[in-house]
Amino acid sequence: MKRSLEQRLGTTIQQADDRAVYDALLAYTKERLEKVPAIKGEKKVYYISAEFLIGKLLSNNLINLGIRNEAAGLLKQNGKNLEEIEEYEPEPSLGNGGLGRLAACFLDSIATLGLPGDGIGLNYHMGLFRQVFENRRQKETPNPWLEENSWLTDTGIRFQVQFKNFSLTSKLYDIDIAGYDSGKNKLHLFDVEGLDEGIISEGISFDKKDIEKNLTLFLYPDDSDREGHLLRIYQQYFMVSSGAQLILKELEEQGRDLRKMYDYAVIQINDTHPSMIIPELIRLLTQRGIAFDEAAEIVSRTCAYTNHTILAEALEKWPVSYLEEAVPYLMPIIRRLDEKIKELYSDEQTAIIDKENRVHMANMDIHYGFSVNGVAALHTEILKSSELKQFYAVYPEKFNNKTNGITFRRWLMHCNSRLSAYITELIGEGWKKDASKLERLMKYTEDIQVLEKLHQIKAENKRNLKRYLKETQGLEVCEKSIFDIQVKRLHEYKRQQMNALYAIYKYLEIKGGKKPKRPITMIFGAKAAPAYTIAKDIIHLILCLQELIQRDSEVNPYLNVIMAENYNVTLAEYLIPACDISEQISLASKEASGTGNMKFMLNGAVTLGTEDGANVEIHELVGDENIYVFGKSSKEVIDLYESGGYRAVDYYICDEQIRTLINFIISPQMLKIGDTYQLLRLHAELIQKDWFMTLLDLKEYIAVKNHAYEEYEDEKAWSRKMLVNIAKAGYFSSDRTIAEYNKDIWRL
Ligand code: 26Q
Repeated sequence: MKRSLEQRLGTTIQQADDRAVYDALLAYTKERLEKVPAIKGEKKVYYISAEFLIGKLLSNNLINLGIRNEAAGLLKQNGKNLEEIEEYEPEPSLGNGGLGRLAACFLDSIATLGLPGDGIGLNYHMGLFRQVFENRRQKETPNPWLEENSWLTDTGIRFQVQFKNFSLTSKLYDIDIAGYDSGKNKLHLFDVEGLDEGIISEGISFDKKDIEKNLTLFLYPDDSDREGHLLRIYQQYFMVSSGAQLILKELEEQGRDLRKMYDYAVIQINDTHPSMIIPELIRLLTQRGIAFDEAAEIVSRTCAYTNHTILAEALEKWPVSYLEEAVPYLMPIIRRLDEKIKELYSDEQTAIIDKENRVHMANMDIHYGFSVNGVAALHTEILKSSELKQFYAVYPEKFNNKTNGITFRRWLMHCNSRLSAYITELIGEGWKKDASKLERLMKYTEDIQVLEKLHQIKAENKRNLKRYLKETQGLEVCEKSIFDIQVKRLHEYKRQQMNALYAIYKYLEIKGGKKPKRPITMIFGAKAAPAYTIAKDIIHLILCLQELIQRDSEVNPYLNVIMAENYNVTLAEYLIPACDISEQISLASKEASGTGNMKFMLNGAVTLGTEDGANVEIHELVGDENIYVFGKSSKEVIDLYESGGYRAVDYYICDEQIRTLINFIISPQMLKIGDTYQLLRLHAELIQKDWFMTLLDLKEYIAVKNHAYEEYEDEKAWSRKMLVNIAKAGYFSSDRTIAEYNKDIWRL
């Protein structure tokens, strides 16, 4: 390695600057990846997704190639530090949040298990916007990640994608995905020829109509922006048409009978964003002489659909007029598919095209796919019993659950090398390939030395985070404090506003003379969709609280509230290992699974959460002693929505404490710092609408969190909770999830 790096550098590692060392390591690692044998087999899975939130790849690749320690050691001997070298790698933020990160974890696990499986997606030139705070508000700025040297390789493969009045050339770039101690697969990312970065004007705005110049310019932020919807459809079609052409090309090159496509290929559709691959494949098969009905049957036996949400507003329903405009060649096929369904089922709710002339993408997936899965046990049950009830009645055999998982290579071995090494010291290397072996840690629950060591590791990770926050964002945190962290996309259903109301509660308590035994650090990190007004108001509220509290010398020794800027994968890798309390407080029934909850648990944080998504399974695994659970159940919440029985204003009027906390948002001291209009708007929203029922669970949340803080003071008991959480996290390895996908759906 040394010789190869120094050859590239043209000088010694010691004398080269960090930037040059990064470039040399990138080139070296890419070359090593090339030599890894491709995973081969009769049948391959294509995981198609509009998002792959892969994060930085250097360390992950070094780990999977088995050369991380060698690289770190070599750098150290020569006065360099791997962590500092990694700072030069731009993060590819090719995803909004959980769904995109899940796709990245899955690619890692598919390759690690030695299964043939490639990703198909888009090569956005700008990842999810970079968030900067200005005047206590979020501002969005472009987030480019492509540099002269990157992980991409141009394959030279080109396809044509036909739109209404023009066609675009699609260029295929590949990223090698090496499994841990295994062979490799590919992530295929399509890009458009003729893209023009020059059309970006202020911030992240650009001409949304100039499709030929903008198609892969930006990852589309999960947003309600109307004029962007058409562009979104163009992006989706570009991705699925390129992907379908690639799949057929591979099958044809192998001399496969396309009439038996399902014997050689399975396509996993990640939410409805790639759903148009179904009509597109039918179109391409009929072009090759296969009759329509047979083509539809072949495709149905090849495609499987994963649902990631039950929020009605997040289910894609595209107006027929949009599809006519963007993808006119698909509309006749979609109509025929819809007619076939209407002949079979009269139920309006299972139609593909509804009475208002909108195409329900999920409905098309369910009718014309062979599998439908939810992403956590509770989520799948809710799909079957309420959200997709009509479908479950006709296709019970299609429904199955696949509880999400995370790759332990990134979310433990890479981000928490201290804990990782200590686990290995205690139970050996076996857990790295078989995560269920972490259970072996359970024999140490009464071992004082082990418990103390866990506490020490957490303390070191806190210092590491402290240093990182200080250096990169100028934020100060006290390493002796309890670290209470909520990081995830900003959404009302995730209820960051409830956590902010707790901060107000604590602030007022300290002002009233009741000081906590130990200082508290509440950390938030979240991006809001650019057009999501209330989400932005909540960010504003938190930033105002941060300032108020930090300026108040009566309070700041005991309480610190910080909103870290630009939460992304890299920041997560620092925050998660340092966390004591993991906030997973969504309104029950709304968070399909969550995967942050798993990452925190694996790193020894204790969950404070509702019985929602995968929290339910975490609770079952760790038991009442090792989690803090509160709030109304999903059933109670679903009933409340049905009866219309929740009225925030009643809580506001009847409960003095709640009224005090809410009114604080528009108190004179807050209005002095913040924007009157925004704070008033949020205040009104919480009293008059509060669609996600913040006030419903607020009192219980306060009580349970206080209790958790108290229990934190028993160091030994807390370390035991940490240990149990780590030991029981094995279930949430994405290796387990992928093994289940393979056994029940893919059959590779
Ligand atoms: C839709 C239409 C137009 C533009 C954007 C979108 C869009 C983009 C992204 C809709 C949804 C998303 C992302 C959804 C998502 O991240 N869902 C999360 O998926 C995780 C993995 O399964 C779950 O753990 C989370 O509970 C779920 O919220």
